[in-house]
Amino acid sequence: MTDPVTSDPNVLQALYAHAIPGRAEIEASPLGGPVVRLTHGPCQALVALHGAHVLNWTRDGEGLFWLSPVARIREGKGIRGGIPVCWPWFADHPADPAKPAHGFVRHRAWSLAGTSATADSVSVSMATATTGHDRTSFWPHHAEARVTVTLGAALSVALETRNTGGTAFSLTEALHTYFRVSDIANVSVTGLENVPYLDKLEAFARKVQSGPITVAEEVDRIYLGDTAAITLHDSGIPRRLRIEGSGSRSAVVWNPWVAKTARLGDMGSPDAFRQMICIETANAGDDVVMVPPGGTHTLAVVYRLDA
Ligand code: TA6
Repeated sequence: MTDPVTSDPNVLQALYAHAIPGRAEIEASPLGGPVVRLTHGPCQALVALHGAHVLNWTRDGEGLFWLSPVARIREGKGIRGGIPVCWPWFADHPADPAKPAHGFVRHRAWSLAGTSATADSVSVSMATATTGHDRTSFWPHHAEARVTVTLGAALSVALETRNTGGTAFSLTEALHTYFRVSDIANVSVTGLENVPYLDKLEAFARKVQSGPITVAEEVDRIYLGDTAAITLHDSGIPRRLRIEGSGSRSAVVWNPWVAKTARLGDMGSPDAFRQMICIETANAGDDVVMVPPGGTHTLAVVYRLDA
């Protein structure tokens, strides 16, 4: 099917105006839409305008994120893998489960707001705003969201919300990152020891994390409190990945395991759950953010590789 964006020369021309040769290149992705390829030394980040979605982050060609082999960029659909942006609610809508899970902006094209580069990093910013249709169908507020992805020695992602209306609103959200792992059996996650969590698989029962997290069955948890410094260890890959959240008092850890992988239908293979874990920087569960008229809130994360 012809992609309406990449087949329109005027739209492409406007996007190319933001290119920075060798640092921020605009490409038509084989997945089906325009992407921005950021390059900084041996590192690259591939960012789709659809959903302001980071598809991958690589160092020396090695991918740090997991992206489903059957992922495609299609209007009205989310992308399985990378970093989906969940906004302005996380998971199911609190009052109406018929509304799209994880909000309504991961399913559509954002505008390219700008690119910039220095000797230390290169960035792309994308923006979207609630439309009249959004306010009627999904969420009654006037708001803008901006995602800025910055690639340097680390990868940073910031999701800024601006209340452009006359009344305060509450917000939940997440940067729903899928990390690629050698095998889920080799993985442990530290930094959440003794942190309380809501166990979604047991009707959101409140529990407390004991020791590092390991995964040997479906896991779906919202950790609440001190979630700002998390480390992903993978004994099959000789490195550690640090996850530093800000503007956040919650983090989600998710692996769908066997049955949910089959139900999702877009993971690419029945055992794809073995190659991924989601560790999500969030405002979720009890961690609800209020944004006053004219106010802003920024949820952000920095990913750093040790070694
Ligand atoms: O973040 C965990 C979660 O909310 C899970 O409950 C799981 O369903 C997952 O997100 C994926 O959601 P999606 O709507 O992308 O299928």
